[in-house]
Amino acid sequence: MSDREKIIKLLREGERFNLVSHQLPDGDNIGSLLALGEALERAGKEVQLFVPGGVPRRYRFLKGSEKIQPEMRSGQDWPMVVLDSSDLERTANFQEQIRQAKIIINIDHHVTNERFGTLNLVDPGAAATGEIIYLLLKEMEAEITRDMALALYVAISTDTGSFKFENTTPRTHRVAAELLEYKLNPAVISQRVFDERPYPFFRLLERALAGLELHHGGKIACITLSSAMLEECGALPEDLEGLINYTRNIEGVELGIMFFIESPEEVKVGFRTKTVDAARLAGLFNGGGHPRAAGCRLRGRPEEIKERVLREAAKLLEEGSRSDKESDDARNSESQ
Ligand SMILES: [Mn+2]
Repeated sequence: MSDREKIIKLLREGERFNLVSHQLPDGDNIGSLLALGEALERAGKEVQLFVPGGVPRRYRFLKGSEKIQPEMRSGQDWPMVVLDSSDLERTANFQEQIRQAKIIINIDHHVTNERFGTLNLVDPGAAATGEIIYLLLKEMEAEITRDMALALYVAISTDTGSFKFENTTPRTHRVAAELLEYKLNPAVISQRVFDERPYPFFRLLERALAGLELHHGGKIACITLSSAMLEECGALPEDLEGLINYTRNIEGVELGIMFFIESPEEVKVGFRTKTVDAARLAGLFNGGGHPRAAGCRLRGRPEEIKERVLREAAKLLEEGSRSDKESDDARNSESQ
């Protein structure tokens, strides 16, 4: 019997389950947890739902999200179903309790999944854990309610960035299409999950764009914000999220930078790039990240920090365009 078949058998026959997922929760882990949780409850099982830190504001409209707990106070010996987590470290405060469980069912779609479960259902071809859960519930012939369909649609649409990322497959669209049959309204969902932000975010955006600067012949764009501006706009640090993307999205800009002046001598710097290595740039200032998104934190006078960062950024762009030209030259000489 395959792990998938064993998991189905266990979910059918078991009487109680803990469903657990990762920290910094997103639409996929919350949605997957709620859909599988409701299916098991409807089958008469006792179910507890856990996410480290609790549910972010923007997913609290999902039915059942109020049942998700940030701590496990009972049922520590129940079978653990771990969703959307490539390793147990990601389950933060739950990892010790999970490690001690007799049965761990690991359901995930990350290619880097460590197969930490007693039983593992890992499908890197799935765009989201929600896609795996939907197919699993269908195979189990579980009744799918509108609330479950909504939770799964949110799971899949968030992990695919509204069906825009490379992980979106024909199967993803087929699953999404079947979910829409439950009379979901995609416009309302995307409005709620992607577009809507609290009013202070827009006041901050106004301040950010008012101070937008272009450098290096329009290839570098930067915005500057400060703790004082947050206060003036009635905004929280979480409202800064996403502002930096406006810099990178400007036509012709290769590198977007956000300076956030936390205090008169401390500046947080974010980088977003289209082609150059953001992690390398952040690394010059002891920061880190990914090739297209990185950041660092610097101490000193904000004006001086800004100058230094812009100088290094310009150098990196120069190098980038030189090496592009060199490889073009190399290609040209090869073809000759
Ligand atoms: Mn996911």
